[in-house]
Amino acid sequence: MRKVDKDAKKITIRHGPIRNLDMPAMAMVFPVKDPAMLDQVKAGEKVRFSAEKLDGVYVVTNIEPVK
Ligand SMILES: [Cu+2]
Repeated sequence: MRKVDKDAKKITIRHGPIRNLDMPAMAMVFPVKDPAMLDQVKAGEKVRFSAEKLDGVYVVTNIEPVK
């Protein structure tokens, strides 16, 4: 996970293929469903996350650091 932008409520994540979203590996910017999620992770950490397509936009619905 590359970057946390609390003002824009977005995070930049480099992810592997995500089968349920039909998405190949890439680095991309996701909005988050709840801005409080951004307090749980820091740039540079490895994270595990879930994303859904909501109103045509991929949104991170859950995120946690991987220890
Ligand atoms: Cu992607």
